[in-house]
Amino acid sequence: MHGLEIERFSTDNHLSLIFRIQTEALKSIHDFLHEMDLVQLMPVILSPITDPLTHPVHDVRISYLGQELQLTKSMIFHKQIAIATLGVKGIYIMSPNVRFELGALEESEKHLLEFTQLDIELQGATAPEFMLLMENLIIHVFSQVKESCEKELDVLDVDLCIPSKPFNVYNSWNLREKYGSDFGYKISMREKDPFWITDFEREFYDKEDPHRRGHYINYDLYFPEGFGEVLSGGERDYEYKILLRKIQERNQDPTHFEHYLEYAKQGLLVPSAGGGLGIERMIRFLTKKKLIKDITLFPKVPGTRIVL
Ligand code: ASN
Repeated sequence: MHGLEIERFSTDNHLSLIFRIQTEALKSIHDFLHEMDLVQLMPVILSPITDPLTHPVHDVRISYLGQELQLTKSMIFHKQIAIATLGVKGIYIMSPNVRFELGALEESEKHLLEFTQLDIELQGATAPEFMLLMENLIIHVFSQVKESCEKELDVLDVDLCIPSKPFNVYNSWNLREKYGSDFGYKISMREKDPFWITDFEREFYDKEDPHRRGHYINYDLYFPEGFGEVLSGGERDYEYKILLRKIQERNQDPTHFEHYLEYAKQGLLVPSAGGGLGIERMIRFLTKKKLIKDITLFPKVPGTRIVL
């Protein structure tokens, strides 16, 4: 048998430095959330339901005992059920997500078919409360990395700025009017620090503003210098009638969300706010690497063959 042509990592690449930075960032996330008294849950990988998302992806379905299971795209529904069931202040999960992105994404700098998001949900929280927690988290993680990884950042030629609170907040409707549909990238190129964009028309679980139909109490966190979106989240709708109406408005099948909707019908879901922070996207920013595959050991880049 002929040996395969193996593309070895060159020894002078930056991966070991990047993973030292990642290790420090992950430790500081856990330290911070532990200090905030949040409870860590294990990830869910397989479930009959997962996030329907707003952009098209190819569904990965697996049949088991005649039942159709999907790989997790996000743990949103499990988060809502967990926060109501456990009765704790907040939860977090280092959640592996699989999203088979469609479209011409070969050139994608920030997409991976398989990635990890830090998924958080806070019971009874409002959008500003969640946003403040995330600002504190980002400042803590950046400060720890800057202090503990001085040598690594130096070799990577990264001058890491520690942002100050409060982060700028922009409304997506105003930005779209000013910059057109590519507003996220354009404003990310212009900004110097992380910032928020609010009010996106999105999945049925994000809370619709009860006073302004079509507007949402949700937010994305963006990194500057063109790095773009790293977190999305929102306050949640949790009442049965509202969830059902929004599922129907989106032409989705309510029977698909049967068990989740049953929780809502029995009044078992509670108000909450949360979001998910892309770990690889954050590491990409901390190490100022243009391509997300360059901070990943076994990258799965949409549109390319998977090797390992
Ligand atoms: N995890 C996100 C949230 O909590 C959802 C997502 O990743 N699509 O809102």
